Amino acid sequence: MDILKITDTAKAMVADNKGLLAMDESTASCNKRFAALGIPQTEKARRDYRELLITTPRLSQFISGVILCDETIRQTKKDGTPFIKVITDAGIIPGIKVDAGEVDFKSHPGEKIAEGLDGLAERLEEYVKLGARFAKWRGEIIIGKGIPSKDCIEANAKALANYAILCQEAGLVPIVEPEVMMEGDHTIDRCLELTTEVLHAVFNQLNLHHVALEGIILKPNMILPGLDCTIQESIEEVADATVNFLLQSVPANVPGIAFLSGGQSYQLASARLNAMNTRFKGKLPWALTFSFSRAIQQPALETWQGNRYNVEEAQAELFHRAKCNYAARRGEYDATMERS
Ligand code: 5MM
Repeated sequence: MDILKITDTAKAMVADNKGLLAMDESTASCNKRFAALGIPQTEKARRDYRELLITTPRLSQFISGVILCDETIRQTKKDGTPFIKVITDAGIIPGIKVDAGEVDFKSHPGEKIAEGLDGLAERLEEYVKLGARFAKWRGEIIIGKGIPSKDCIEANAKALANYAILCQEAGLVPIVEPEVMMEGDHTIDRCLELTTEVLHAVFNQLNLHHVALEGIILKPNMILPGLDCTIQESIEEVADATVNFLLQSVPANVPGIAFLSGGQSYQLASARLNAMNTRFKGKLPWALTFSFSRAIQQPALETWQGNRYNVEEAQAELFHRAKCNYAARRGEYDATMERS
């Protein structure tokens, strides 16, 4: 294992106050988002949209890496240039989502486990040849009546650790993404309690599998009340709860923490990240940045609408959200940055 190379990549992924653009929606998720806007759910439309994202002028000012999916890593621009070349030529690091999605967790109704470990070593080898330098695996933890179970937390933690060590052996930085979901009416305290338990299980398994923590990026949820909870804490309360929890749960040798957005509005996701970086300035052992999908892409997608005449305007929207989150990473985001 070339740990120096892996560590260098991990550091580059969170360097210069930049963050990650998650554009690794599976075909099913991408189609779902297209359907909601009346965009055709075809391979051509998905390709056109992804070309729009990666050809956004000057995106690398704010974005250090993009997460692709199996379909996208093999695609080319209309002129035949491979997406991977477009991304690397722009000075952006390409990565690949390698979990094969969530399936029902046997004999635990309502719970999920990510699959994709079978044949993973061979797939990683191919992705390295295609040009990927990091990978991503998401384990989903659902909060509900009587769930999550300890079994589900443990099984997802083990899968994340198995994946992470295979990535490092292949020379890739693993993004480790245990996502405690926002759906539900649970309180912020319940989210904190469960996310603590989940990260404890994840780091325990990473250690048992001898994963080098200086060569991973953690992609967690923020500590938030459920979307349907009647009490919604302030931006500052969320920032304090999230960072105080991370300081207790994440070893200092992890180079970066890049949040998922999880269904927050894009303004709140930026404001909360900003509050964390403002209130804990100079006190954090790791970089605290973003790896958003919906909270960075949604305005661009809504502007594009599948219409080629909207491409430039949609790219301006993506550029703007990337800029807002870059500012949030430095604690310099302000609501006045938002367009009316
Ligand atoms: C882009 O969505 C990613 C893959 O999801 P599916 O496999 O379900 O299509 C997802 O893992 C994403 O990278 C993270 O959840 C962050 O996305 P959000 O929207 O939460 O920022």
